[in-house]
Formats: sequence, structure tokens, C-alpha cells
Amino acid sequence: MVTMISVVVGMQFGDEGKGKITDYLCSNYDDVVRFNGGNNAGHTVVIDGKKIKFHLIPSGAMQAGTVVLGNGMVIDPLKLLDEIKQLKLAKDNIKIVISGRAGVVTELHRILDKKEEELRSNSSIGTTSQGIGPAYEDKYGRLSIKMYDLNSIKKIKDKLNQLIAMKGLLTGPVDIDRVSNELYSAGSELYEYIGDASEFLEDEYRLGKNILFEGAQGAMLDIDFGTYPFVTSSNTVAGSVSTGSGFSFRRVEDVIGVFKAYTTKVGSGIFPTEIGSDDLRIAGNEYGTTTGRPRRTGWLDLPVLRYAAYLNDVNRLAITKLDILGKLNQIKVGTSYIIDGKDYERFPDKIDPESEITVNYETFETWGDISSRISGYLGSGYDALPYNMRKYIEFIEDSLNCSIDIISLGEDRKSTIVK
Ligand code: 2SA
Ligand code: GDP
Ligand code: MG
Repeated sequence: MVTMISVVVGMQFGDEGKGKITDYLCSNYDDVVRFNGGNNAGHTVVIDGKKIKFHLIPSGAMQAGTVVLGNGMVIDPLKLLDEIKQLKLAKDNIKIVISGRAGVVTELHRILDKKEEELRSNSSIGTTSQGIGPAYEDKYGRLSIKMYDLNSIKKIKDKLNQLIAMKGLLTGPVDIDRVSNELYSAGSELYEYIGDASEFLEDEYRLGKNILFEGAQGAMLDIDFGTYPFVTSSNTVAGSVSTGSGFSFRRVEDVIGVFKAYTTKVGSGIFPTEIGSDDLRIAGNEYGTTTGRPRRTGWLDLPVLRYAAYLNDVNRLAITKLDILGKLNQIKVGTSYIIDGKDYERFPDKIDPESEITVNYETFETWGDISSRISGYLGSGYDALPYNMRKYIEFIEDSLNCSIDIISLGEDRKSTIVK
């Protein structure tokens, strides 16, 4: 059998349903790997009605044999410990590998996150307040506590003191002894899992194991390619698999782009197809998985998807929440933009806040509320799906020149059709 090395990435502003799709796919993978972000991510998996929310652990954990947390992540050890304890209650035969090179998120980073947001005042980003931005600032400032430092109370304390020396004006007084002891204590329980994740993945590859990399957030939140500054602090696109895990990019052949049948966004920043009503939020229960914040909602945005398809070089697509979109009487898709009089089919590299932006829309007939018919569709496959839904799917495929192979009709793992 040929080894499968795949990446799942979000093509919008996060919350596309990557968790659901990753879990679904992982029946075919041995290892599932996170390579970016931290517990700002909230990835929801529903198995036979039971909901699990993953934040740091890759969401293929219930199916894959090994979960790997790569060096590109920033990890809050206390939160990770809680999540591992929950995971072990649900499944005890799981191997966990945590890269020693991943950065540590501490209480200081959470304090800094809130403080920086306050100081941004009118231009605040709307972060998840989990300390993610400040933890990446420290990575690039060469100040990070690394996961492999957690076995030394001295190293932890020295680095925290250095952090306070540099950023204490913002944090205010912090009880460094308490924070150090908490980190050291969590570290002593995590240390058995901490090691060289890059070498582990290399060995797995040589053994012919199937490996799935799970991206967090989405293309439009990428620190380089997203709607800067309203982005997260990591690279979210498929290209960062290598730098975020130490696994060679030459071995990745399959990139699965996940998108919601409409668009949502939490936090500030440009959102061209945003709708000024609550209908989709209510129908889709669109609230943050980590913070519970209401998500902004809008129509599907093809310029965003064309951009994400190109940035990630996706070769197949997964669409989620078609069941929710059908609950609306009328459905629209943003097909292109006019910005200051110029046409754009793909999201441009820069949009000035002062620019005038018009979205061109195409209107689609609804397929109605399919809630009571989903099990029938699951048994009969793609061709039995409502005509209007297939028209919608095929329009997107034609627009992106890429096939939508995975169709999600509900939150549960089994509510999925593969074409
Ligand atoms: P941060 O905390 O520094 O990464 O925030 C920066 C921006 O990135 C956005 N962001 C997210 N957007 C959608 N979903 C995310 N995860 C959670 C979820 C969010 C939640 O699954 O629902 O619970 O609120 C996520 N993480 C970061 C964030 O909104 C900022 O715009
Ligand atoms: P992620 O961050 O991309 O993993 O997405 P989240 O888990 O934050 O948000 C997606 C939400 O949609 C979760 O509550 C999922 O359980 C849910 N979901 C995923 N796919 C579907 C679907 O096809 N239909 C419905 N109704 N819900 C879905
Ligand atoms: Mg999410």
C-alpha cells in the first residue's frame, strides 16, 4: 500500500470544521500532527452524539494511534495536561509525542495578550486572550521557555525573570515562584511525552505509516498571508507543515482544503461578504469553540477560497455545514470584488481600510431544511443529494477548478459523504 501523507487546512477565517474532517479522515491514518497555533484553536469532534472539543491535542486523536504536537506550536502546559487527562479517560491506548522545541505559553503571556489588546484600543484584534501572540513574540525574540526546559525549575525561573526584566512594565507584578512551580509541576507529568517529534515523524515515514497534519485557524488568519494585522501569530497554510513539525515538505502530496458552505469570522478585520443579520449565527450555532464569542457570519466568498486554494495548493476540498445553509430561504455567493473600480477574482494582497469594496453576488435556490432526511442521504451517496445542493457544490468546484470530495451534512462523524 502507498503511504499517505496529508494536510488538512482551513480555507477561510478558521472554524471551517477542520476538527470534524480530521477526525473523519483519521480512520486511515496512524499519526495525526499539529504544526501551528496553540489553545486559541477550538476543534470540535462529534462521535455518536458525544461532543469533544480539542484545543492542543490534534483532533484525529480518537482514531489515530499517535498524536504529535509539533515545534511550530505554542503550548500552555497546564492546559495541555488537563486535555491529556480528558483524552486518557476517553481512550487510554494513545501515544503522545510533544516536541521539546515547542514554545511554552505561561500566565505572563495571557496577561500580556490582554494588556496589548487594551493598548490597541480602537484597533484591537479580538484575540482569544490565550497568550498566543505574546508567546510567538518571545519565540522570535529568542526568549521562549521551550517544552524541553520544563524539567529544570532553574531554567524556568531564569527565563521568566528575563521576561519580567524585559516586559515587566506591561505585566505588572507577577509571582514568579508560583508560576515557575506550576510550570515545573506540569512539566514533570508531561516530560515522558516530550522528545524529538521531527525524528519521530521521520521514523514513522520510513516505517510506511500514514501521517495527517492538521492545521489550526485558516488561510485568512495566516500571519503572512492573512488580513494583517487581524490575523493570528502563526503560519496557518500548508507550507508551514515543515517548519512547524520538522517533516520534509517534499513528502507531502495531499492537501485537503476545508471550508464552510458560508463564511464566519471571530475577531476584528475586513469581511467583505458579511451579512448584517443573526440568521446564520442562530441556524449554525456560530459561537467560538474556545471563548464562546459570537462569530460574525457572511456568504461564501469565492475570492477568499480562490486565494486559499492557491496559497495551500489544495488538491481536494471538503465542504461543511450544508445542512445549515439550506435552512435559509435564499442563498448567495460572493463571486468577485470591485475595489476602487478594479475587478478582483482572487483576494488581493492588500486592501486599504479606506477603499470602497463592492462584492458581486450570484444567487442560488435553497435546498431546504434537510435535518429529517440526512440519514437517507448518507445511505444513498452524492447523486441522491438535493438537486439545488448539488448545483451549489458543482458551481464551487467549477469556480475553484478543484473537486469537493468530502461533503459534511451534520456535526457527527457519520454525517459525511465521500464522492
Ligand atoms: P489569537 O488569539 O492571537 O490567535 O487571535 C488572533 C486572531 O485569530 C483569530 N482566531 C480564531 N478565529 C477563529 N477560531 C479560532 N479558534 C476558536 C474557535 C476561537 C474562539 O474555534 O472558535 O473560541 O473564539 C481562532 N483562534 C484565533 C482571533 O479571533 C483573532 O481574530
Ligand atoms: P474548526 O476550528 O475548523 O475545527 O471548527 P470548529 O469546531 O471551531 O467549528 C465548527 C463547528 O461546526 C463545530 O461545532 C462542529 O461540530 C460543527 N460542524 C462541522 N461540520 C458540520 C456540518 O456539516 N454540519 C453542522 N451542522 N455542524 C458541523
Ligand atoms: Mg475552531
